[in-house]
Amino acid sequence: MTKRLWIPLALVMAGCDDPEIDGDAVVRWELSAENIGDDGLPAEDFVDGWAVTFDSIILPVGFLTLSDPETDERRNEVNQAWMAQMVNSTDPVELVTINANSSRSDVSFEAPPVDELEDASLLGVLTPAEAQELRDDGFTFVVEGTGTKEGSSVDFRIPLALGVLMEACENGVDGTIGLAPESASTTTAQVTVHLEHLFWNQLGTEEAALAFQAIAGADADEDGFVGKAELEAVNIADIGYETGGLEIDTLYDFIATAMRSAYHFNGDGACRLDGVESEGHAH
Ligand SMILES: [Ca+2]
Repeated sequence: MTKRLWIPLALVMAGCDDPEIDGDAVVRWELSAENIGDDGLPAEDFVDGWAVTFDSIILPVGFLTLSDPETDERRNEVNQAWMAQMVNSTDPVELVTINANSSRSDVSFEAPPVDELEDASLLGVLTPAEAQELRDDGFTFVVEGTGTKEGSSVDFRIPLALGVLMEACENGVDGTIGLAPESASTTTAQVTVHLEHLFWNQLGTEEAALAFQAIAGADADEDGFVGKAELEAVNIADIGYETGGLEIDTLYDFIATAMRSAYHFNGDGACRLDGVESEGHAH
């Protein structure tokens, strides 16, 4: 993909100078993991009796765009990326507030690949060193936590290198396509990340059940911790997960694929997905 120009935020905010933008509406972009960072996922949500709590959830987001549905012309483009810690932090967290045209716009945004996160703004209790370490390892996203069931527990750390463009998003608030910012008012545009996808046991449906036993069972050396290597060592054919016709070999690949569709708009709104290739990094 083409390298984006980094436009100072002051210019992004100066929508009133653009004749296409009346500046009459205000759009507040925010990021949410639906409080799962602090609440965890209870056993009732899982088919196999496990419950999950989180110690760290670092999410990437950026390149927030409102465009004309007819011409695809970009009305408001925030050429900025963020990395956010969603545990022990505010949820939802505000990304940016902009002036906007009150006409209905198409909505797109990214889970940016690693090379687009070099200058990412950090949100929540995320330190520059933590963000840099993640990027140095080639990852954009990491979840750390603990699964518990009947007195036993397994810690996990799942790092991912997401690079996904969400386009033509449905609005989870009213089921329409895109966003119609209210004139003389503030309208919320929320990137809502469904972390439940981490524990899906089925692809190709948003109604997948949640399971943790396969992740717990990936602890081959029985040290109470499961990371990327042990997830990669689990053959998907051995655990009965439904891949929805996709060619997926390992549990790690299954989780990475499930998370590609985790970004939604204003709650449950689905988006059209496209890959964003990272420059100069092999994945
Ligand atoms: Ca282990």
